[in-house]
Amino acid sequence: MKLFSYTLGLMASAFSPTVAMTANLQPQQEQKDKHPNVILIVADDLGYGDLSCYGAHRLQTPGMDRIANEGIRFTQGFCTAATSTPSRYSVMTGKYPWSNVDAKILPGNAALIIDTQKITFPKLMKQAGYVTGSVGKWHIGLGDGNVDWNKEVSPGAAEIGYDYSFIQAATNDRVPCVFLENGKVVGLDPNDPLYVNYRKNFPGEPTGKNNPELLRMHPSVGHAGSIVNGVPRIGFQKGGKAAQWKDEEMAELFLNKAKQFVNINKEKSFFLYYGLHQPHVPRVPNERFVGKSGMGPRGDAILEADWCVSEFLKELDKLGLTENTIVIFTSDNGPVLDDGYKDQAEELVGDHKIAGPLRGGKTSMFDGGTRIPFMLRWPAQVKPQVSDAFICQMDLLASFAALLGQTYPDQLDSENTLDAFLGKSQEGRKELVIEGMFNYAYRQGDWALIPPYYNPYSKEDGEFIGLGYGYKLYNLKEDISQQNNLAEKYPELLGKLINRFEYLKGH
Ligand code: NG6
Ligand code: CA
Repeated sequence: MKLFSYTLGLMASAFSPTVAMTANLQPQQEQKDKHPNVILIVADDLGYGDLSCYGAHRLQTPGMDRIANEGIRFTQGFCTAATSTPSRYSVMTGKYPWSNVDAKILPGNAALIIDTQKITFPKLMKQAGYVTGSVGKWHIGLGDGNVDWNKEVSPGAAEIGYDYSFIQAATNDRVPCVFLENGKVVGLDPNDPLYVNYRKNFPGEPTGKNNPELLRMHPSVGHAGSIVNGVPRIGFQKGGKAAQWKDEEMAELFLNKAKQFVNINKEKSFFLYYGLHQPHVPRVPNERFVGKSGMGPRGDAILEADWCVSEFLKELDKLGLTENTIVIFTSDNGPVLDDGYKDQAEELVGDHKIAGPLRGGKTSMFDGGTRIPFMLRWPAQVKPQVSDAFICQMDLLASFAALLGQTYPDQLDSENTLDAFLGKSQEGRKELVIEGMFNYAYRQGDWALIPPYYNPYSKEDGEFIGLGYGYKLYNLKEDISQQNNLAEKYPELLGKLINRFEYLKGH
């Protein structure tokens, strides 16, 4: 019932006779009378312990902290998966990642994995009258699997509901290292066409493996493909030289595109998905941030990301949009130190805890993999607070549908937890299945269950992910670091959780 009243409240203010009859409304007043703008900022591999508002001491993140200080900081915000593609797939579709076998870390030439006939988060926002935009990291596939990068790439952002897009196809470390604006590679010279291949190199093209003398950053594992901007990548690309990105300019470019989108659409209600590319590898921040953290490129990239957030929030201030804009800040999966480049992340981390008190990190079924920073600010409606509600990014779709009075025919895993997102209730989800690298774990209330899985990796790597013999059962309220396996102590509870997990996962 409460949810219903939000919707009515918004509709009432939008259509009330006083509003309709008042000519020459002041900009601030107009802002109040339309649907709130919605901005979803998703960092790439930023950890629960990487922000000063989540307890980091050696890194100061005043830009990100501002959202927490002026809004809600969630202590139990989750993504559905500990890697990017499945996690982002859930945000966009409102479905668990296993609903699509292709929702696994994608190469840069993978086809779009989202069904263009089904509801998506941006489509829902469009349905509610919003102008929609996507800037930055994408990584849910583009085209039909046989893309000609020299033509318009489709289906892509437009087909899943974005009116505007300025994106990178996959990750910083994957070809093609170019940007696409509304489906077209930016700055491409038709006389130097771009080709991409993930199986074999193009004859005569240097690679990280064969030409280490050309590298300014060296791989620790993998990343043996094409060299772009002095950095070896995954996959091979040839041509398209004029369109190749410069890693050190990427942050400001995405920031400017995000600012441009809100400037152009400031009179309307808009939805912007702003995917920060930091601190994913390769970590190549602008020279203004180099050496600033004392923790090497990973720390510097976080400071750069923080600057982007800070500048972006200032732009909202300048445009008078702060009050009635919902800004959500989160990360697509947990953090990692060495993710394939020798960038001294491990050597220089010192006592900084990238996942805070949580166990594991990126790829892990322990909480460090999927419990991520999550903050929401909406000055017009939401009081600053810290919330322990159990929330998940996948639920944004159903919750915003409730807020905006929208319905959709599709059966989704997304649940309406709007009250929790808006800080009006501490009750979020009751349960969630989470994906590690390939395997699944289960959370219900304060309990986390990790089933037994075969470990094909080293003992240490497997333990990090949560693989190994026997069930693991943790009480997160008492044991946030998941050190104390209670599986043997509570056999009955264990049985119930296993049944429920298997039932959910089987559907
Ligand atoms: C892994 C890459 C890692 C990173 C990850 C995707 C190697 C050895 N590792 O395969 O560097 O790119 O994929 O990260 O190549 S994600 O955040 O986009 O899921
Ligand atoms: Ca990621």
